[in-house]
Amino acid sequence: MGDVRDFYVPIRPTWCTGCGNFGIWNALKQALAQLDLKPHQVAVISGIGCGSKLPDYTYVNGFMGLHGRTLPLATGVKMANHELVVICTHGDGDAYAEGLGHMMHAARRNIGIVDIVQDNRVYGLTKGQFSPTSERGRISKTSPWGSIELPVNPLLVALAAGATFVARSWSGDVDHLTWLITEAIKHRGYALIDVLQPCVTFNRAQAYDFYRPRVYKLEEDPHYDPTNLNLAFQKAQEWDDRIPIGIFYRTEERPAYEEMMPALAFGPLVKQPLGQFSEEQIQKLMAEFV
Ligand SMILES: Cc1ncc(C[n+]2csc(CCOP(=O)(O)OP(=O)(O)O)c2C)c(N)n1
Ligand code: SF4
Repeated sequence: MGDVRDFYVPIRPTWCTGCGNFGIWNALKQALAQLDLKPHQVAVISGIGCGSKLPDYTYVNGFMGLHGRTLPLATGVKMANHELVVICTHGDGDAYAEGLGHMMHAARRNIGIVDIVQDNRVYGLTKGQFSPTSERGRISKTSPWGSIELPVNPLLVALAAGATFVARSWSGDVDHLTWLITEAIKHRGYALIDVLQPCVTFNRAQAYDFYRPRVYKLEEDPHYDPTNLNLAFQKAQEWDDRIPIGIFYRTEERPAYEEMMPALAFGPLVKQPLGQFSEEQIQKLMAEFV
């Protein structure tokens, strides 16, 4: 067991008091410590949004990219050094609007990335516009008469795309989320964790009081089998007075993308010799691009 303080940076988050991102941030640090990981072994990649500020507040390798381009960036990082634990943290707008196509490709490739989506069901940073997971009828500045769009069900999309680990948690239960993140890191391949995240400023109707009485844990149901894909499809459609959280689907049978990539068979690219380039040429390239 490592020390959570290894991941501490002396910066005070700018998140609103009570924001669900605090729970996600704490769970991530606890999970890394529980797995005895050190900051240099982890890369957290994000996009643009309230939740995407998380790498700034955590002592690990970090990169904030363009809105919606989090997974392609993370893919590049994983391909360059597949020994790193690569984790995406981004909002539902980033992940399921601009980034939805990327999620489907990451899932079907089964690339070893843990994808934590801070799903507050609004665009938080840009002041509460409706997002792909907002319910139909949501009134916002961009939908003053109520959203007319059918919401995306991210779990169904991930399952349909071939994801090998599909899970949901909520930021009001840090222990549950910590456990899920440790399981996702240990998983072979792409792992989606959709986190129901209260945005106490722009989505007050779906804050802690909304989720607390509704969420229940799949792992407490003795009849639930997370290796059964059909069951996962059924459970992923449940969203009413009861909202399931936990691992909906998991299979370790498919190899991860990086395990199948011939160029990586000789070790991480960053550790492979540059071969045909002289030291002088490398220094020149470094001076120009790094
Ligand atoms: C391609 C693109 N579209 C729109 C924006 C403007 N923008 C920046 S952050 C953001 C909303 C972020 O919402 P979400 O990803 O759900 O994260 P949250 O702030 O809720 O954590 C938007 C629309 C942008 N930067 N780039
Ligand atoms: S606007 Fe919402 S998501 Fe953004 S910091 Fe505030 S509570 Fe959190």
